[in-house]
Order: sequence, then structure tokens, then C-alpha cells
Amino acid sequence: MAQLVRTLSEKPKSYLLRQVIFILLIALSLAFFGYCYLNPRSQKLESIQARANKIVRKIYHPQGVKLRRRVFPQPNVLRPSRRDVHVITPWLAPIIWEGTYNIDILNEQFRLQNTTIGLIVFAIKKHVIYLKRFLETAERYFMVGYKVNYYIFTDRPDHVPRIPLQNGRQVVILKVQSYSHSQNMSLHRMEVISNFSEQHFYREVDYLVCADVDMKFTEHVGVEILASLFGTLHPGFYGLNRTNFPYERRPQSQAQIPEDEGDFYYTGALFGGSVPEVHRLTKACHQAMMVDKDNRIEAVRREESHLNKYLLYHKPSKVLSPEYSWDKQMWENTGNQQLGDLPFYIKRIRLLIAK
Ligand SMILES: *[C@@H]1O[C@H](CO)[C@@H](O)[C@H](O)[C@H]1NC(C)=O
Ligand SMILES: *[C@@H]1O[C@H](CO)[C@@H](O)[C@H](O)[C@H]1NC(C)=O
Ligand SMILES: *[C@@H]1O[C@H](CO)[C@@H](O)[C@H](O)[C@H]1NC(C)=O
Ligand SMILES: CC(=O)N[C@H]1CO[C@H](CO)[C@@H](O)[C@@H]1O
Repeated sequence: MAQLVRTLSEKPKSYLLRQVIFILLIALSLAFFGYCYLNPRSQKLESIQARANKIVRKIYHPQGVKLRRRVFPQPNVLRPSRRDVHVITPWLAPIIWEGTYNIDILNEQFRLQNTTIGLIVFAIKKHVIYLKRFLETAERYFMVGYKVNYYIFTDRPDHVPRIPLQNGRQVVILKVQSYSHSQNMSLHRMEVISNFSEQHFYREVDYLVCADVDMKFTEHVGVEILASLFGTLHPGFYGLNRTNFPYERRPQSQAQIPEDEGDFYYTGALFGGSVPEVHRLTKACHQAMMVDKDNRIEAVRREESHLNKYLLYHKPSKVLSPEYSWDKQMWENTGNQQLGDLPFYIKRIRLLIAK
């Protein structure tokens, strides 16, 4: 090609040669464009892509909606909202802490989009006992005022409690097989979410939030968490050097992260994003876990290890602070009581791990 370009730009030795090349190029480009536009397969691909772009625009740019006139406090660039914690990652994703956002502005943006949220939870075997508390506290604090579908994956549909729901919210019970060991469910959770993306989620919701069932909501959890892809800082490791993160270190595993890499340690108890992003994440994690299974290795913290590997190379667009996955027992066990019941930088506990 370089040669061809040079030939074309050189003073022509022969007009004939130049003409031949010219005609050849024309023929080639005609063939190429003809293939792109007339080939039915590529047309279909294109229309799928166009549709995907439209969805992406709808979801990722709530700023595109025009807000009504309303008076909000003025932001001050010279006065940071928080001085005690880091509020942005090096790739410019906000870290969501109390006091860093105005929920009224966010609500106005997301309401104008008629945002619908899917909250995915697995309740296998005896874990169904956590459902009542999970759903009741979610009704009180989770995305209040929005359309919410609770997707409950369970092997015991008859044990799902009936609780009163606010308008526009519904429970969708999806039966999964009863796996014999707790490990098996952790092996299949990613697969199940990925499978149901095509069957349900794309058509029914804009965003997916995947949570552990043994948690309870204790404060507002709203649209401030929504982003194309988000992860949550694990309450046990957020302040540590990455060499001390419980990442999978064995090179035989697909989840391996070397000692000199890693941003944060994310919890497997809360993650999410837009439907296409969660679909991609769960599919990739499932595939990596299957490769590990074939190689007879299981990552040290199973799906959480794979989630961490994924989020290292697909940086999340928002990171939730440990307000969203607080674990009282873990805090008490770390011997940090001189800092009180809570470290000073935790102003609110929004989601509490409560076994
Ligand atoms: C949201 O819903 C309202 C009422 O159903 C409708 O008028 C409006 O066009 C919708 N907006 C978007 C962005 O879909
Ligand atoms: C997911 O879908 C694949 C392909 O349709 C199927 O083979 C597999 O059993 C499904 N897995 C689960 C856990 O539903
Ligand atoms: C983390 O620990 C490693 C190895 O001990 C050290 O080289 C590195 O400087 C530490 N990083 C930070 C940010 O403290
Ligand atoms: C269905 C399935 O995958 N079962 C497996 C669950 O985990 C145990 C122990 O890891 C295996 O022995 C089962 O085959």
C-alpha cells in the first residue's frame, strides 16, 4: 500500500500505468461499498448496531434531557465537597460518598428518562429466609419513586414472601434449579444473569443492580449509584495496599491479578450497570469460570475474584463507597474501635450486610 501511494504521488513514468491503477482502485472501492450496503447480513448487523447506539444514548446521557427551571445551591470549585476521602478515580469515575452529590438534580434527570431498574437477588435454599427483610427494606429505601422490577432467582418459588409494593414496582420470580452445594450457585450466578439478559432484562429495564440477599437497606439508595458500569468498595479492604488484596494470584486461574496491578478490591455483594454492560460482565465472568473449571482450579474468592479481574480491565464508570456494603461485624473484628462505632468518613450506612 505504501508503495502504491508512493507510485501514485511520483511523477508518472507512464500514463498507462497510472490509469490502470486508478481503474483498479475505483473497482476495488465499488466492490467494497457494494458488499457493505447490498449484503443482507451486514445490513442487519448495521441496523442492530444503530438500535444499540440509540439505547446507549438513552441510558448513558441523562444530561441530554432538558431540566426545568429550579433553584439549586451553587457548586463551588474552590471548596471540595469532601476533604476526608478521595471522590474520584484516576480514570475520572466518581466515588459515591454522602455529601458529594445533589440527589434532587439527579432525580430530575433520571425521572425525565422514565428510568426502570431491575434489582437481581438470588435466594437459594435456606437463603429464602432473608427475602422478607431484603424486600421490605428495599421498598422503603431503594429507588423510591422509580419503576423497579425485583428479579428473584430461587429454587423455592413458594417460599417467596408476598409483601405490599409501591406503585410501578413488581416482583418477578424466576425458578432456577437447586444446586447441591453453595459453591455451585456461586458458579452459576453469572451464567444465570447473562442468560436472562436476553430473555428479560433488555426488554424490561434500563439498569441492573445485583445484590446479595443477606443485606438490608438502612438508608436511601437511589439513582446516584446508576452508571453504565459500577462496582462497590469491599468494606474489609478499601484502605489497604493492593499487595494485601485477596485477589487470585495463581497464574493458572483466569482471575489472576499480579501483585503490581489492581485499583480497588470490589465486593461481589453489589455491582451493576446498564443491561448491555451487565450482560457483558456476567458473560465474561462465566466464561472465565468455566475455563477455570476445565483446568480444575477455583479462584480463591470464586465469582468475586473474577469480578475483580473484570473490573480491573473494564474500569467502572462509578465506584460506590463502603456506605453501600457496610459490615458491622467486620469493623468490630478489625479492632478499630478507637474510631468509634463507625470510622469518621462513613457518614451514612446505606446497605448493611446482616447475616
Ligand atoms: C416518560 O413517560 C411519560 C409518561 O408516560 C411520557 O410522556 C414521556 O414521553 C416519557 N419520556 C421518555 C424520555 O421516554
Ligand atoms: C444458559 O443458556 C445456555 C444456552 O442456552 C444453556 O445451555 C445453559 O444451561 C443455561 N444455563 C443456566 C444456568 O440457565
Ligand atoms: C504497597 O506495598 C508495596 C510492597 O510492599 C510497596 O512497594 C508500595 O510502595 C506500597 N504502595 C503504597 C501506595 O503504599
Ligand atoms: C451440578 C453441579 O455442578 N454439581 C457440582 C456441585 O459441586 C460439587 C462439589 O464442588 C460437585 O461434586 C458437583 O458435581
